[in-house]
Amino acid sequence: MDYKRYLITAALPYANGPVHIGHLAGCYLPADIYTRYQRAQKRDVKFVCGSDEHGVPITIRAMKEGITPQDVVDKYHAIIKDSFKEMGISFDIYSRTSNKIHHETSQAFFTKLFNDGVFEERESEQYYDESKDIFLADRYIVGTCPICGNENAYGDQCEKCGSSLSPEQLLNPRSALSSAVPVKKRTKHWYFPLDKYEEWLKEWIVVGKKDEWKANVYGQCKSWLDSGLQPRAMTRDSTWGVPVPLPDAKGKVLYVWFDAPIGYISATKELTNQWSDYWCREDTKLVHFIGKDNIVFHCIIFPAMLKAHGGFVLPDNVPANEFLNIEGEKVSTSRNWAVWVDEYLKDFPGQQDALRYVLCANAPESKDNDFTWKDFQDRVNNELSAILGNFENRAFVLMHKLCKGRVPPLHSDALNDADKTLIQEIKNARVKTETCLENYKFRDGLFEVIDLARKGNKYLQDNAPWSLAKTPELQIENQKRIDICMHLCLQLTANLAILLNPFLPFTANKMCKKMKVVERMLDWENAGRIDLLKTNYPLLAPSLLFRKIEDAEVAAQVEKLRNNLKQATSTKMDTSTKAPENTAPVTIGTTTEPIADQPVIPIGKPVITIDDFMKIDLRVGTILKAEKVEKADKLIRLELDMGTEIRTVVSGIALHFKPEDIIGKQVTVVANLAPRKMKGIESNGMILMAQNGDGRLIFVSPLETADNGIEVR
Ligand code: B3M
Ligand code: ZN
Repeated sequence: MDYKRYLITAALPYANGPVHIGHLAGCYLPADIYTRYQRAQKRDVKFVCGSDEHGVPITIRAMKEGITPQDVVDKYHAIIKDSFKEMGISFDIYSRTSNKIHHETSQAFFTKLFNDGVFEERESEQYYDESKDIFLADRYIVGTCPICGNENAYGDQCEKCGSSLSPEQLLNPRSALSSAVPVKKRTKHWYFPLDKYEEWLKEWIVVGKKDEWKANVYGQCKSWLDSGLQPRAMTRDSTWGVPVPLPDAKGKVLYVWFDAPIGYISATKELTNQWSDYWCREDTKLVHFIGKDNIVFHCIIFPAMLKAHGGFVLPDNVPANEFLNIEGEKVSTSRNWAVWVDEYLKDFPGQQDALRYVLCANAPESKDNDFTWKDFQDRVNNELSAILGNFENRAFVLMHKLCKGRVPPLHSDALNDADKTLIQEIKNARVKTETCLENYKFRDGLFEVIDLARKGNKYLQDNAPWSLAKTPELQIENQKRIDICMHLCLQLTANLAILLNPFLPFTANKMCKKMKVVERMLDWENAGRIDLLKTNYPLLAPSLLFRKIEDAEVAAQVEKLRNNLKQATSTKMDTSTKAPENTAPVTIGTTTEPIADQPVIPIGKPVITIDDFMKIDLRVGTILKAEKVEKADKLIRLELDMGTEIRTVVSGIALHFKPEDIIGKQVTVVANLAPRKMKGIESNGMILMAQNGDGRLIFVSPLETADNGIEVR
């Protein structure tokens, strides 16, 4: 299909708390990268989002803080909106569901379904908390999950096993507001007959989307469809929400998962009078970015609602991400085990792209991933700074030193094979990055860009223009080589800015300023060109694009996490106002899992004695066999000849070396390291590596061939 328009949505966060980095990694950052890329392709794009201001999470938060729901949403809407803006999440509109236009739009939607006879009206007995005078739907009620036995499952979902539940299914139900045992009371609601859409959904998803949607998304949909769909109530007894637009519905509001996705439509309406072009024309590509806990709502319930209403496009894709854990533990907002975006921005001013880089490089695209502050430091210092920043800086420094601060000529008649290869690599990088972005593979896309910088570093190293400048007798010939090398390095830098722009927009802009080019250069059509910077054009002086993250900063953040946790667990909330675990801020990436032990992260290296050092048994070994570990992009399984034995060691070097290239190498092995299982393989020891300034790993090997097994001291 040749799409004319792109409508990109990101899940509406509940306005009951700030956003954390799990939200960014799971949904907002990939959505922003995708949007920025489409804009750079000059496609007609709208990127919409807003605060989800209804539902139980808001009312529970209000009770907990002793303020009104309106106060809650006003406070957090502002904080969330600001965090997104600061992080460069470039929505065309960030709306909110308490807006009039949203109330009208969702009521009109409901009325149309009602008038078309879509709903089933049902009276039933529902759980009721007499002490609080309130019906207990969704997260107002907790109990034991009938499927996995989790004692803190909610009335709508068990977060431990992921099952969708109704309050009736809970064993030992209790009110989340008072812990009271609920009674049953009659009430009337309007049900959407999901069962009647089952066949259509199967056709649409199982037949139509199997190969297009991510495996995690398709898998969840398939299991929902296989277990059979039931009618679902689309109204609730509550005073907070969009009132049900029927005369006999006093005290009833729309179910939050009915009104929230319609929020995408209302936000588009608020943004543009042409909203129906985006929502109602078949040649629009609608893409929903969400976290994995929202899959059923976006892939099954909302599409069925749109289908029942008629006249709307359906999502082309729903690239949901998994969860991002923090320091080995699931995010828990109630325990304050999270890295809050507003706090990051205060603690690391101007470092938005460092976080964007790490969250994209480590995005939970196909499985849950872990964010650690040590890894944050390593990735910023050893990848972003050491590979990308280093290349850009060297190109600028050398151009000023060897080419008088101006872009030197290319001398295209004098190109050698390495120059031609580099030119081809620049062209290839565009195609490779583009393919990744079109297919929602943002991590791989980013690695392609870093890989181009790595190639630039190698090219610069191989040409060593600084040493050519030292031989004056060959000056003319050498200056030609210097010119070519520096010309290509600068064109490569300009290409890096274009390719990086969707991922790291702040950096791309800084690069444009230094190259004194207009932002239009960042248009995607310019990627792959090597005439972006004109010969003889003067560029600004060198300055570093990234700063290093210090050990002390990492230590302070880890300390902060621990302190937050201590405080959250020591200030026990009064039971009458206690939010059920993890209803709190937002459900993308949150959990009730207890935190067993505080994670221990080694930071910095204190002085050791010679005795300490002598405890390490360092020995020489030779790599006999090397093979990539399945499903682990960084790991290689090595078999080492240690003189008296053959050892298996698993080493995290797969991004740097091909297994076949390292066979026969002698290495230094930490031979008495406690065995450790990695991806099911027991590793007995560790090989020593050093990391170069350009990010390359180097084996720490004896300079002469040594006997295998001899000690290193
Ligand atoms: N507010 C849940 C969440 O933040 C919900 C998303 C609505 S998207 C229409 O996980
Ligand atoms: Zn369960």
